[in-house]
Amino acid sequence: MSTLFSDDFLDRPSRELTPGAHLVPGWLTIEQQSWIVDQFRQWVQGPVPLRAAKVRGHEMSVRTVCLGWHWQPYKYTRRATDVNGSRVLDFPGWMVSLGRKALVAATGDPHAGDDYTPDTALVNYYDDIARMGMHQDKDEISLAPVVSLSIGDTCQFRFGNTENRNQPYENIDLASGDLFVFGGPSRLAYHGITKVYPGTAPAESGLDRGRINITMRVTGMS
Ligand code: MD6
Ligand code: FE
Repeated sequence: MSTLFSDDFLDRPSRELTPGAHLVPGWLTIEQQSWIVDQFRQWVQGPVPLRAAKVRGHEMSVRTVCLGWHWQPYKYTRRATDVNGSRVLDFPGWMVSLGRKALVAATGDPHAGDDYTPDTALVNYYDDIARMGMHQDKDEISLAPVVSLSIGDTCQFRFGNTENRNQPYENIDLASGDLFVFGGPSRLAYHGITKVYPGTAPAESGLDRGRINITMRVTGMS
């Protein structure tokens, strides 16, 4: 009993934080997590490497590689003109399916994924000291949901309001395998990563240090 229903599992039910913002703890199986970590190791081989984007002259502590479209502050391009000018890797078909399944799982609506075709993913890597300041994801023309997956070390995620970076906000932990969806009235909520808890990744995730976060989006571009 204590291993089948751990305290951790019982303490972290799926929930909707505000309308359209859904957390599904432990959505990805450990096998799926380690398979995605293998993909990540390939993505960072290029043609565009993992890089710290520069925001107003300052390098972010998080490093990112993109699929489908390249994000740079504050636009999407096919080529990574702020890195090495190469075209980013194609958005993988399996990730479109995964994104659709994620929306169904998060909302409980079997049709929630029917019209969802994400065309870009920002794949972030956090080392022990990386953080991400409070921001809105608003460089997309489309207001389709953002699907976020976490693998590796647990982090503290700050989920705020749509008005500004300040309170009200809620701090929640995102652990390896967790799914978070930002949609509907919460699509433009401010959010950030306040800290990573080093050494908390499950060994079988395939990531022995750091945290990977994948956010899929619909750019609305062609
Ligand atoms: C992260 N996530 O989890 C950063 N954005 O490392 C995001 O910035 C994010 O989790 C939009 C929607 C969901 C997210
Ligand atoms: Fe974001």
